[in-house]
Amino acid sequence: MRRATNLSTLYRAASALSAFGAASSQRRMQSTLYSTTTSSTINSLKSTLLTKFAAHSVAGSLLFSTATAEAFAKEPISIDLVPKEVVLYQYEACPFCNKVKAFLDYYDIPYNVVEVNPMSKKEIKWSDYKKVPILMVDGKQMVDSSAIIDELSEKIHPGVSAGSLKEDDEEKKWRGWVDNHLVHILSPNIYRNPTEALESFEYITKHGNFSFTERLTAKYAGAVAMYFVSKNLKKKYNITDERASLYEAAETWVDALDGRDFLGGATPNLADLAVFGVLRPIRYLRSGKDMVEHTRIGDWYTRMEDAVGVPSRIQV
Ligand SMILES: N[C@@H](CCC(=O)N[C@@H](CS)C(=O)NCC(=O)O)C(=O)O
Repeated sequence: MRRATNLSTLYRAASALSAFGAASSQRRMQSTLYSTTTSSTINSLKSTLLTKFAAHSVAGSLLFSTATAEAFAKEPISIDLVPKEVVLYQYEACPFCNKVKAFLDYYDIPYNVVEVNPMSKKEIKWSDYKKVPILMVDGKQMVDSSAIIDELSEKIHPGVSAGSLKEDDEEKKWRGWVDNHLVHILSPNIYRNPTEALESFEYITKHGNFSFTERLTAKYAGAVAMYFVSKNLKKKYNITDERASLYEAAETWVDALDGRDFLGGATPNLADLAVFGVLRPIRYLRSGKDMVEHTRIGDWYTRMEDAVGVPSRIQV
Protein backbone atom coordinates (compact mmCIF):
# COMPACT_ATOMS: atom_id res chain seq x y z
CA MET A 1 0.00 0.00 0.00
CA ARG A 2 2.77 2.36 1.00
CA ARG A 3 4.71 1.49 -2.15
CA ALA A 4 1.65 2.23 -4.28
CA THR A 5 1.20 5.61 -2.60
CA ASN A 6 4.80 6.57 -3.17
CA LEU A 7 4.68 5.48 -6.77
CA SER A 8 1.48 7.38 -7.31
CA THR A 9 3.10 10.58 -6.04
CA LEU A 10 6.16 10.00 -8.18
CA TYR A 11 4.05 9.24 -11.16
CA ARG A 12 2.32 12.57 -10.75
CA ALA A 13 5.68 14.30 -10.68
CA ALA A 14 6.82 12.51 -13.79
CA SER A 15 3.63 13.35 -15.64
CA ALA A 16 3.78 16.92 -14.52
CA LEU A 17 7.20 17.22 -16.04
CA SER A 18 6.11 15.58 -19.23
CA ALA A 19 5.43 18.75 -21.06
CA PHE A 20 3.46 17.21 -23.78
CA GLY A 21 0.08 16.02 -22.64
CA ALA A 22 0.81 12.79 -20.86
CA ALA A 23 -2.31 13.31 -18.79
CA SER A 24 -4.59 11.43 -21.17
CA SER A 25 -2.50 8.29 -20.88
CA GLN A 26 -1.90 8.77 -17.19
CA ARG A 27 -4.28 6.08 -15.89
CA ARG A 28 -3.00 3.42 -18.28
CA MET A 29 0.59 4.30 -17.49
CA GLN A 30 -0.02 4.29 -13.79
CA SER A 31 -1.01 0.62 -13.94
CA THR A 32 2.00 -0.12 -16.15
CA LEU A 33 4.20 1.60 -13.64
CA TYR A 34 2.79 -0.33 -10.73
CA SER A 35 3.20 -3.64 -12.46
CA THR A 36 6.69 -3.00 -13.75
CA THR A 37 8.47 -0.86 -11.18
CA THR A 38 10.19 -3.12 -8.71
CA SER A 39 13.14 -2.42 -6.49
CA SER A 40 15.34 -4.53 -8.77
CA THR A 41 14.36 -2.36 -11.78
CA ILE A 42 15.19 0.71 -9.75
CA ASN A 43 18.50 -0.77 -8.64
CA SER A 44 19.57 -1.60 -12.16
CA LEU A 45 18.54 1.87 -13.34
CA LYS A 46 20.45 3.30 -10.42
CA SER A 47 23.70 1.62 -11.43
CA THR A 48 23.23 2.86 -15.01
CA LEU A 49 22.73 6.33 -13.65
CA LEU A 50 25.82 6.28 -11.49
CA THR A 51 28.07 5.49 -14.43
CA LYS A 52 26.55 8.39 -16.34
CA PHE A 53 26.37 10.85 -13.50
CA ALA A 54 29.61 12.75 -14.08
CA ALA A 55 28.93 13.36 -17.75
CA HIS A 56 25.43 14.60 -17.04
CA SER A 57 26.52 17.10 -14.45
CA VAL A 58 28.71 18.65 -17.13
CA ALA A 59 25.77 18.70 -19.53
CA GLY A 60 23.63 20.44 -16.93
CA SER A 61 26.12 23.19 -16.27
CA LEU A 62 26.81 23.72 -19.95
CA LEU A 63 23.14 24.33 -20.43
CA PHE A 64 23.39 27.49 -18.43
CA SER A 65 26.60 28.83 -19.89
CA THR A 66 25.26 30.58 -22.95
CA ALA A 67 26.90 33.86 -21.99
CA THR A 68 28.83 34.62 -25.13
CA ALA A 69 29.80 37.80 -26.89
CA GLU A 70 26.67 39.24 -28.42
CA ALA A 71 27.48 39.29 -32.09
CA PHE A 72 23.90 40.15 -33.01
CA ALA A 73 22.53 43.46 -31.77
CA LYS A 74 19.26 43.08 -29.91
CA GLU A 75 16.20 45.09 -30.75
CA PRO A 76 16.02 47.81 -28.07
CA ILE A 77 12.72 48.57 -26.38
CA SER A 78 11.77 51.99 -25.13
CA ILE A 79 12.53 52.11 -21.41
CA ASP A 80 9.03 53.22 -20.44
CA LEU A 81 7.55 50.17 -22.17
CA VAL A 82 9.64 47.70 -20.18
CA PRO A 83 7.39 46.10 -17.52
CA LYS A 84 8.44 46.99 -13.99
CA GLU A 85 7.84 43.68 -12.25
CA VAL A 86 7.81 40.34 -14.02
CA VAL A 87 7.58 36.99 -12.23
CA LEU A 88 7.71 33.68 -14.09
CA TYR A 89 6.22 30.59 -12.43
CA GLN A 90 7.91 27.71 -14.15
CA TYR A 91 9.56 24.32 -14.26
CA GLU A 92 13.17 24.84 -15.30
CA ALA A 93 13.04 22.09 -17.94
CA CYS A 94 9.60 22.90 -19.37
CA PRO A 95 9.81 23.81 -23.07
CA PHE A 96 6.83 26.20 -22.89
CA CYS A 97 8.48 28.05 -19.98
CA ASN A 98 11.74 28.18 -21.91
CA LYS A 99 9.90 29.70 -24.86
CA VAL A 100 8.76 32.57 -22.64
CA LYS A 101 12.27 32.92 -21.18
CA ALA A 102 13.81 33.13 -24.65
CA PHE A 103 11.53 36.10 -25.33
CA LEU A 104 12.28 37.83 -22.01
CA ASP A 105 16.03 37.24 -22.41
CA TYR A 106 16.11 38.45 -25.99
CA TYR A 107 14.32 41.68 -25.09
CA ASP A 108 16.34 42.12 -21.88
CA ILE A 109 13.21 42.23 -19.74
CA PRO A 110 14.29 41.53 -16.15
CA TYR A 111 12.28 38.79 -14.43
CA ASN A 112 12.20 36.81 -11.24
CA VAL A 113 11.62 33.09 -11.33
CA VAL A 114 9.52 31.01 -8.96
CA GLU A 115 10.35 27.34 -9.47
CA VAL A 116 7.13 25.39 -8.97
CA ASN A 117 7.18 22.05 -7.17
CA PRO A 118 5.53 19.71 -9.70
CA MET A 119 4.11 17.46 -6.97
CA SER A 120 2.45 19.95 -4.64
CA LYS A 121 2.26 22.93 -7.02
CA LYS A 122 1.89 24.97 -3.85
CA GLU A 123 3.58 27.99 -5.45
CA ILE A 124 0.65 28.39 -7.87
CA LYS A 125 -2.17 27.45 -5.46
CA TRP A 126 -3.35 31.06 -5.67
CA SER A 127 -4.13 30.67 -9.39
CA ASP A 128 -7.05 28.91 -11.09
CA TYR A 129 -4.67 27.95 -13.89
CA LYS A 130 -2.93 24.71 -13.02
CA LYS A 131 -0.12 24.63 -15.59
CA VAL A 132 3.12 26.51 -16.10
CA PRO A 133 4.23 28.92 -17.40
CA ILE A 134 2.29 31.60 -15.56
CA LEU A 135 3.70 35.10 -15.99
CA MET A 136 2.81 37.95 -13.65
CA VAL A 137 3.43 41.24 -15.37
CA ASP A 138 2.97 44.30 -13.16
CA GLY A 139 0.33 42.43 -11.18
CA LYS A 140 -1.50 40.93 -14.19
CA GLN A 141 -1.61 37.17 -14.68
CA MET A 142 -0.78 35.84 -18.15
CA VAL A 143 -1.05 32.16 -19.07
CA ASP A 144 -0.21 29.90 -22.03
CA SER A 145 3.21 30.47 -23.57
CA SER A 146 2.12 31.65 -27.02
CA ALA A 147 -0.60 33.90 -25.61
CA ILE A 148 1.90 35.31 -23.09
CA ILE A 149 4.36 36.10 -25.88
CA ASP A 150 1.63 37.71 -28.02
CA GLU A 151 0.54 39.87 -25.12
CA LEU A 152 4.07 40.86 -24.11
CA SER A 153 5.01 41.56 -27.70
CA GLU A 154 2.04 43.89 -28.08
CA LYS A 155 2.99 45.54 -24.79
CA ILE A 156 6.55 46.35 -25.83
CA HIS A 157 5.71 47.19 -29.46
CA PRO A 158 2.32 48.91 -29.06
CA GLY A 159 0.43 49.30 -32.32
CA VAL A 160 3.25 47.91 -34.44
CA SER A 161 2.32 45.26 -36.95
CA ALA A 162 5.61 43.61 -37.73
CA GLY A 163 6.80 43.56 -41.35
CA SER A 164 4.78 42.67 -44.41
CA LEU A 165 1.76 40.37 -44.43
CA LYS A 166 3.87 37.60 -45.97
CA GLU A 167 6.36 37.80 -43.11
CA ASP A 168 3.55 37.79 -40.54
CA ASP A 169 2.07 34.69 -42.09
CA GLU A 170 5.42 32.94 -42.16
CA GLU A 171 6.15 33.76 -38.53
CA LYS A 172 2.67 32.63 -37.49
CA LYS A 173 2.96 29.39 -39.45
CA TRP A 174 6.23 28.43 -37.80
CA ARG A 175 5.10 29.41 -34.32
CA GLY A 176 2.17 27.05 -34.88
CA TRP A 177 4.57 24.35 -36.07
CA VAL A 178 6.47 24.63 -32.78
CA ASP A 179 3.31 24.26 -30.66
CA ASN A 180 1.63 21.58 -32.78
CA HIS A 181 4.58 19.54 -34.00
CA LEU A 182 8.00 20.24 -32.58
CA VAL A 183 7.07 20.00 -28.88
CA HIS A 184 5.49 16.57 -29.40
CA ILE A 185 8.78 15.12 -30.67
CA LEU A 186 10.77 16.11 -27.60
CA SER A 187 9.49 13.69 -24.91
CA PRO A 188 9.86 10.55 -27.05
CA ASN A 189 13.46 11.61 -27.64
CA ILE A 190 14.58 12.58 -24.17
CA TYR A 191 12.98 9.48 -22.59
CA ARG A 192 13.81 7.20 -25.54
CA ASN A 193 15.60 4.52 -23.52
CA PRO A 194 16.42 4.03 -19.82
CA THR A 195 19.79 5.75 -20.13
CA GLU A 196 18.37 8.86 -21.77
CA ALA A 197 15.35 8.89 -19.44
CA LEU A 198 17.75 8.90 -16.47
CA GLU A 199 19.88 11.59 -18.03
CA SER A 200 16.76 13.74 -18.45
CA PHE A 201 15.58 13.14 -14.92
CA GLU A 202 19.02 13.87 -13.57
CA TYR A 203 18.73 17.28 -15.22
CA ILE A 204 15.09 17.79 -14.18
CA THR A 205 15.63 16.88 -10.54
CA LYS A 206 18.87 18.84 -10.33
CA HIS A 207 17.24 22.09 -11.47
CA GLY A 208 13.65 21.58 -10.32
CA ASN A 209 12.01 22.42 -7.01
CA PHE A 210 12.01 19.09 -5.17
CA SER A 211 12.44 18.26 -1.51
CA PHE A 212 15.47 16.12 -0.66
CA THR A 213 13.48 12.86 -0.64
CA GLU A 214 11.43 13.79 -3.69
CA ARG A 215 14.66 14.47 -5.56
CA LEU A 216 16.12 11.06 -4.71
CA THR A 217 13.02 9.11 -5.64
CA ALA A 218 11.70 11.20 -8.56
CA LYS A 219 14.95 10.69 -10.45
CA TYR A 220 14.52 6.92 -10.69
CA ALA A 221 10.77 6.40 -10.64
CA GLY A 222 10.23 9.45 -12.85
CA ALA A 223 12.65 8.11 -15.43
CA VAL A 224 10.89 4.74 -15.45
CA ALA A 225 7.46 6.32 -15.70
CA MET A 226 8.44 8.67 -18.49
CA TYR A 227 10.15 5.92 -20.43
CA PHE A 228 6.75 4.19 -20.65
CA VAL A 229 4.79 7.40 -21.13
CA SER A 230 7.01 8.35 -24.05
CA LYS A 231 6.15 5.08 -25.80
CA ASN A 232 2.49 6.07 -25.60
CA LEU A 233 3.22 9.56 -26.84
CA LYS A 234 4.99 8.05 -29.84
CA LYS A 235 1.79 6.18 -30.72
CA LYS A 236 -0.39 9.19 -30.06
CA TYR A 237 1.62 11.40 -32.40
CA ASN A 238 2.35 8.69 -34.98
CA ILE A 239 6.08 8.76 -34.40
CA THR A 240 7.85 5.58 -35.46
CA ASP A 241 11.49 6.61 -35.15
CA GLU A 242 11.82 9.44 -32.64
CA ARG A 243 15.38 10.40 -33.61
CA ALA A 244 14.50 10.43 -37.30
CA SER A 245 11.55 12.72 -36.47
CA LEU A 246 13.80 15.04 -34.49
CA TYR A 247 16.36 15.22 -37.29
CA GLU A 248 13.62 15.74 -39.84
CA ALA A 249 12.18 18.61 -37.78
CA ALA A 250 15.63 20.22 -37.49
CA GLU A 251 16.17 19.94 -41.25
CA THR A 252 12.68 21.27 -41.95
CA TRP A 253 13.50 24.30 -39.83
CA VAL A 254 16.81 24.92 -41.60
CA ASP A 255 15.00 24.65 -44.95
CA ALA A 256 12.48 27.23 -43.72
CA LEU A 257 15.35 29.64 -43.01
CA ASP A 258 16.11 29.48 -46.73
CA GLY A 259 19.65 30.82 -46.35
CA ARG A 260 18.72 33.63 -43.94
CA ASP A 261 20.48 34.01 -40.59
CA PHE A 262 17.11 33.86 -38.86
CA LEU A 263 13.54 33.30 -39.99
CA GLY A 264 13.13 36.98 -39.13
CA GLY A 265 16.02 37.87 -41.52
CA ALA A 266 18.90 39.74 -39.89
CA THR A 267 17.33 39.43 -36.42
CA PRO A 268 15.26 36.68 -34.79
CA ASN A 269 11.48 36.87 -34.91
CA LEU A 270 8.99 35.16 -32.60
CA ALA A 271 9.27 31.89 -34.51
CA ASP A 272 13.07 31.84 -34.08
CA LEU A 273 12.61 32.53 -30.37
CA ALA A 274 9.97 29.77 -30.08
CA VAL A 275 12.10 27.10 -31.79
CA PHE A 276 15.16 28.13 -29.79
CA GLY A 277 13.19 28.21 -26.52
CA VAL A 278 11.76 24.71 -26.79
CA LEU A 279 15.08 23.21 -27.94
CA ARG A 280 17.10 24.88 -25.20
CA PRO A 281 16.33 22.37 -22.42
CA ILE A 282 17.39 19.43 -24.61
CA ARG A 283 20.33 20.97 -26.44
CA TYR A 284 23.02 19.51 -24.18
CA LEU A 285 21.26 16.23 -23.47
CA ARG A 286 22.11 13.21 -25.66
CA SER A 287 19.19 13.93 -28.01
CA GLY A 288 20.19 17.57 -28.52
CA LYS A 289 23.81 16.66 -29.14
CA ASP A 290 22.72 14.03 -31.66
CA MET A 291 20.48 16.58 -33.36
CA VAL A 292 23.33 19.05 -33.77
CA GLU A 293 25.74 16.33 -34.93
CA HIS A 294 23.37 14.86 -37.51
CA THR A 295 21.62 17.91 -38.94
CA ARG A 296 22.41 21.41 -40.18
CA ILE A 297 20.70 23.19 -37.25
CA GLY A 298 23.87 23.89 -35.24
CA ASP A 299 24.88 27.16 -36.93
CA TRP A 300 21.45 28.69 -36.48
CA TYR A 301 21.34 27.48 -32.86
CA THR A 302 24.71 29.13 -32.12
CA ARG A 303 23.54 32.38 -33.77
CA MET A 304 20.47 32.24 -31.52
CA GLU A 305 22.59 31.72 -28.41
CA ASP A 306 24.57 34.80 -29.36
CA ALA A 307 21.49 36.85 -30.24
CA VAL A 308 19.54 35.95 -27.09
CA GLY A 309 22.63 36.50 -24.94
CA VAL A 310 22.82 36.32 -21.19
CA PRO A 311 19.56 35.65 -19.33
CA SER A 312 17.82 38.76 -17.99
CA ARG A 313 16.63 36.68 -15.03
CA ILE A 314 17.22 38.49 -11.75
CA GLN A 315 19.65 36.49 -9.65
CA VAL A 316 18.58 36.23 -6.04
N1 LIG B 1 -0.27 25.29 -23.94
C1 LIG B 1 0.44 25.52 -22.72
C2 LIG B 1 0.99 24.20 -22.25
C3 LIG B 1 1.63 24.33 -20.87
C4 LIG B 1 1.92 22.97 -20.27
O1 LIG B 1 1.41 21.93 -20.70
N2 LIG B 1 2.79 22.98 -19.25
C5 LIG B 1 3.10 21.76 -18.56
C6 LIG B 1 4.54 21.77 -18.08
S1 LIG B 1 5.74 21.82 -19.38
C7 LIG B 1 2.23 21.68 -17.32
O2 LIG B 1 2.15 22.61 -16.56
N3 LIG B 1 1.57 20.52 -17.16
C8 LIG B 1 0.64 20.31 -16.09
C9 LIG B 1 1.22 19.86 -14.79
O3 LIG B 1 2.40 20.03 -14.52
O4 LIG B 1 0.45 19.35 -14.01
C10 LIG B 1 1.55 26.54 -22.97
O5 LIG B 1 1.96 26.72 -24.13
O6 LIG B 1 1.96 27.24 -22.02
